[in-house]
Amino acid sequence: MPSNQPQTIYLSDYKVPAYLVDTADLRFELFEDGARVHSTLAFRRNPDCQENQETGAPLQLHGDSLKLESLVLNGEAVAPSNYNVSDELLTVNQVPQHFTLQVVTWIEPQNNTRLEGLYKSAAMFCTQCEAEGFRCITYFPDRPDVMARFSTRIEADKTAYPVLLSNGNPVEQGDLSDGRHFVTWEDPFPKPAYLFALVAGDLLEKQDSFTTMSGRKVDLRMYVEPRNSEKCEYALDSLKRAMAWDEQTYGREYDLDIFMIVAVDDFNMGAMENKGLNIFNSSCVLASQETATDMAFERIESIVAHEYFHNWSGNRVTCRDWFQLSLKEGFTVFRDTQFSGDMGSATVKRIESATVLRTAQFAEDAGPMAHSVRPASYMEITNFYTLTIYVKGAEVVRMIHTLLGPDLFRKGSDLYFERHDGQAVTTDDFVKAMEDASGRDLGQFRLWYEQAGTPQLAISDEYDESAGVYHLHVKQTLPDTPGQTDKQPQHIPFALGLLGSRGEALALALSADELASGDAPQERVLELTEASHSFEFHGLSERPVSSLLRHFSAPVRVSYSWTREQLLFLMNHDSDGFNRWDAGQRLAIDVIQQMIGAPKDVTVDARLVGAFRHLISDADLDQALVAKMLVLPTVAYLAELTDGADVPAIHRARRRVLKHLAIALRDELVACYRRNIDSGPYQLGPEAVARRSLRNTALAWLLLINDEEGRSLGLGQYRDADNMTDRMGALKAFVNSGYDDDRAATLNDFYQTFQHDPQVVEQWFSVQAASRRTGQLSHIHALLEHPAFDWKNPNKIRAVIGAFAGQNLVNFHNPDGSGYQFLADQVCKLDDSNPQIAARLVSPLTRWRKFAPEYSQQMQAALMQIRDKENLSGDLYEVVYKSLAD
Ligand code: B3K
Ligand code: ZN
Repeated sequence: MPSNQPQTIYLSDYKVPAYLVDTADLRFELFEDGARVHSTLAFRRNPDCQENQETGAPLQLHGDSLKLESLVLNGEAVAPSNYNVSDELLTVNQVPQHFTLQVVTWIEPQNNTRLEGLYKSAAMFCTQCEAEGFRCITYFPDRPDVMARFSTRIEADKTAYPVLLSNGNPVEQGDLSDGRHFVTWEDPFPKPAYLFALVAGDLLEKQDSFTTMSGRKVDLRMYVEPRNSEKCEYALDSLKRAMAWDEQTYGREYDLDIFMIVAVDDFNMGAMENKGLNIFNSSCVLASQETATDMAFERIESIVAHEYFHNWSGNRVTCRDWFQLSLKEGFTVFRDTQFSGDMGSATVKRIESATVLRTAQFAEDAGPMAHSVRPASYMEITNFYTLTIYVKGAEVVRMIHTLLGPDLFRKGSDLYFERHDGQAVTTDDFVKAMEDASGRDLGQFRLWYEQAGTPQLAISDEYDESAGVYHLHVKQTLPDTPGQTDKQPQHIPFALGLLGSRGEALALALSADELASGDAPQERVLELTEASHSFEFHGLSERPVSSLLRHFSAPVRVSYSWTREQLLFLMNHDSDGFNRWDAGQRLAIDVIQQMIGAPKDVTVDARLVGAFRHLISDADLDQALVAKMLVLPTVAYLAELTDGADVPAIHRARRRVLKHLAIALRDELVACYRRNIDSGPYQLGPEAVARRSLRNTALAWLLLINDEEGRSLGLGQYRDADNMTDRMGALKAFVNSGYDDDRAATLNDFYQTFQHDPQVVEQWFSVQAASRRTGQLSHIHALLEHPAFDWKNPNKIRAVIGAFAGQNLVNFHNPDGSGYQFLADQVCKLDDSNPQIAARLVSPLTRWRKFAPEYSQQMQAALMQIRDKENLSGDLYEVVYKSLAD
């Protein structure tokens, strides 16, 4: 057992803070060899803390990796006998009811490789304080329920750091001696320390503005390194769209006079919603037609919106403690997916959300780190920025929206914002506001926040011809997860449609009376609350085909014995676009699963070929939906659906189906490619995006079968591309093709062309690391040695190691265990510099129990090797020990 075993923190131990901070006045002196932080904090006893009211508790402030230079209370140095400093806390034993504490600390941002607190990214200073990074800057009650009014004065060399930014509004600036200068910022809104931010650098400023619904003009500013000057427009446009949308959809107006976005190359996550000063990972905010793919543009729009939406769902109303993280993250993801759906196609967005959920969140929910949307305990909070908190949390909010309907949901969100503005609250407060506004009882619904695991719905049906009644039976079960057994049935909104034999929508009459009324709807949201339900639908003259869980109305697994004929029928006729796509996926899964380990003479079902032929050839179909429908289920999803998975066997079966389709549909693919060539200028609208996607799919399939015409189309596309989607589409197709010389030539040309752009070099790394052909371990090692690789940059680490272990499953699961060994080695290496990233990267190994014994034993051994590493971080400790636990 290592000595640094982290402590488990329990929600049930929550206590209100003993002291509150009214104001925090900070002064930063930034130097090349470190930074001095002067902090003046106005404290008072918390009237809600009974214990402290009676006895006067010691003051405890969090601190991490700080050098304390001085400590002054109400103007007098604190006597050494009155305070104590440990690795994590500064304790002042005796303090009055109200007092001012002045703390001076010395920190070394230039040596901060964890990228938490204040650190240097290239030549600039920046911060990341969520969740517990502020304690790496100065001593403070670093918990979200302590909210203070901050003012921040930054002092630095004027030539190296002309731009000095923090939260709120700039109130003063001027020159100092020795070529230094200062700027002072004041944030009028009380906030927790995790929302604090500071940036200093030689940055270019892009200006824009937005007039709010009440007519206030807000300055919008984006700060980037000068070389990125041409990559700001899309983020600023997205921001304005998000601001307008939040006014229209939620009645939420921006509240400061200035809103700033900064792009930073070294960043652990995607972005951060600091009040008035959002900081972004460059890869999630910078884009130009030449350097960013359509997918990257889409991601930027949604992340910019997500961070902006946090201004209300997160900042104005924040979390009481970190167990409530989904209060802000689940709600904000729900808001950003609504926004993206409104900006483009809601169906396509729904397909994308469901794909992430079913591939990765279901896997998390079935694995050793499974936790509920509101966890009951954690060791390291950074390990809980998970898909469960974010995307399952968003699904839970979405289900409330479905159950209440849009109008009552809006009433509920209005009440929530009004009731809790300026407070730090819980997920239960959110649900309560929804209940109070709507009059609905969400008592049982709350179990979605408490119980982990993915509900499973087993569905069966029969048709009573003589009575004209169709019976649908739904059984709900919830699997055991670590620490949770014997769970209660949950409240599940289950959207249903019924189709007649010509594909027409049938009325869903739950009784003979409803049938007689003629008012029965063509879609219903059934509410499941019991372990089993039976529904009757009247007035049906033939056996209908069910369209189950339309729009993916709940984050659950559905089992039902569809025939292939039924799936083909739904693919062609369902009025719900999501379920058309889903039927195609289920059909493809069935066909691929049949091919696993099948003898050579087993052929791919001709009906799948026919269905794909129809999709590729019929230009009248919704092309954005078709582009999604042509994507076969990934190996990761197929593995998720399989117990005792043999990944290389799954990969081979999938490839066999893909090649069969490509050979059979070769002429249609060429025609589809040609039909979708763009003649006009580059556009980003949904139609143009769908055309590029279809064309790139056609190209990828043609090159997979080494088609000569495909090859020349691909070379032409690579050479003539005026945008990154086309260029990357062609590059990827060659990387995965058997044309060795073209692959080498395009990879080389791509690097030569874009080597000066780190965001593009990241893409170049990941396309190789994720490929079956170029992602062999020897080549991965070569990528790690490449001059553009940088162990200090999380994006590069993700682009090579993350893409290898997360996307290149056939090489990662090499039967000789070399992929596992490689990941274990890299994770151990990283743990010393950036434990947060190490703990994230290890995740593919944690699923070891899913795989066939010859794989799982080697994965377990790799995990044990990490467990035995010296100086294992708390981050990695939690993930590795929980994964190995019985
Ligand atoms: N709230 C941040 C995530 C912070 C991660 C801290 N380890 C980004 C977001 O969800 O908007
Ligand atoms: Zn967020």
